[in-house]
Amino acid sequence: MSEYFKNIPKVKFEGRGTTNPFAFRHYNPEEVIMGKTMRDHLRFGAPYWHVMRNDLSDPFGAGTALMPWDDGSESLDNALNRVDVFFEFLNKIDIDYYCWHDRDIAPEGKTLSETHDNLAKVCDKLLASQQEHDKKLLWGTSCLFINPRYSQGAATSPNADVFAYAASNVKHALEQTHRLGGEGYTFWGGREGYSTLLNTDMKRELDHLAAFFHMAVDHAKKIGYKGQFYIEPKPMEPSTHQYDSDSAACLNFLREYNLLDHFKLNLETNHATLAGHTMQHELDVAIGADALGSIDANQGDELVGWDTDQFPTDIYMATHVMVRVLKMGGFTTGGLNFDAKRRRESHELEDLFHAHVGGMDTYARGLKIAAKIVEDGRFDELVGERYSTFDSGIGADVENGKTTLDSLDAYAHTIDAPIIASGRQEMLENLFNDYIQ
Ligand code: XUL
Ligand code: CO
Repeated sequence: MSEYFKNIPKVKFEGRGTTNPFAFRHYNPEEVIMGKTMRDHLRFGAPYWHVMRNDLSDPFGAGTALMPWDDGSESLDNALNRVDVFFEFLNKIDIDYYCWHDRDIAPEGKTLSETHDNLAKVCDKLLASQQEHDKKLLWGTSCLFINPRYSQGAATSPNADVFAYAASNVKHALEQTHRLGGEGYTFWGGREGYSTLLNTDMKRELDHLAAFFHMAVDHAKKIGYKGQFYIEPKPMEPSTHQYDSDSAACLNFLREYNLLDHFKLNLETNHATLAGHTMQHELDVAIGADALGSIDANQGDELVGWDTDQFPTDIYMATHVMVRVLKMGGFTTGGLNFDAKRRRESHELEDLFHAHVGGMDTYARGLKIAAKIVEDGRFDELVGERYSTFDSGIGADVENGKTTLDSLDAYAHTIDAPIIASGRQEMLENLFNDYIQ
């Protein structure tokens, strides 16, 4: 079999002092932290769309990425050939999971049947490659946003035939995800929203979206697929407003339409920023509803307002994320999928490796720091103290539903005017910094 990344060795852990750019300084896959290997904590995934299909073009310029294996065609042969390249990449970078959209892996055919046939053929090869290389599918999804037929939405299109086409795509993507043992299935509604409300019946579109999700849940039951469904929130881009705008909006939608038992959230760092939230906020909202499923790990640029999908290098962010993942007991079906692309200037093959090495080391470091924070328990203690007036007496009565406005009014008249203690933000920030090393 040909080797596509000839000058790149298999990336291994060499530790902090190494000068080798193709080595991990922090990600030591078999190192045990809080009773589990780093590999099992982090469950890294690589996205087929960025690794294999992103030519690094932007709205102002053509693609720059070198892909010597790719003949540039939308042929099935080219698609099948990419599979070998991708698995060589996964092996060399030591990533266990991957994710795809149907259209990343297989081209559309001249007819819908040919499209589904193409998908099945590529999935035959993916299945064989997964088995040969011991790799797993974290989640699959259907690309319901590139083809012009989806320009006005897929499940929220004003056209019922488009809705039917989208359903057909999802049925086949779901069946192939099932066949490949995919641990999850994601819906990211890039065009499930609107450009203007002047032409939009929002309530009708939301009803359609919910009906679509219910059909997916029913179909999963029918075919015996037990993987986890995810919704991936994002507020805008490409639509002006997307219905799955943030964690809270998604949870409200899932509750309203009786879908919360079947869905969790796949949260992406850069999408949180676009929604005007921190990733910590999005995670806390999801975890509070027991609905954090998986993470698309990347980061945005503070000065650019787009979804720049950069590789995560922010150790603070990775630490905040991993504290939450550890405290919720770790991922079950989910993982850390690098939904990230190189900069347009980083077009050489080796850049693909530098980018992933950086992302993996950032999260490995975040995990090690987070483990210290969680094991020390200082933050839990300090936050617990802040709410300690609710542990007993009148506070406990409030939490146990034993009070009324009358009873609290009577109580308030018996006490001195309350003096609130400091929130100690700066002290806590200093404490957090103490762990970062
Ligand atoms: C787009 C995005 C998608 C989803 C999968 O911003 O994040 O790639 O992750 O459709
Ligand atoms: Co994503």
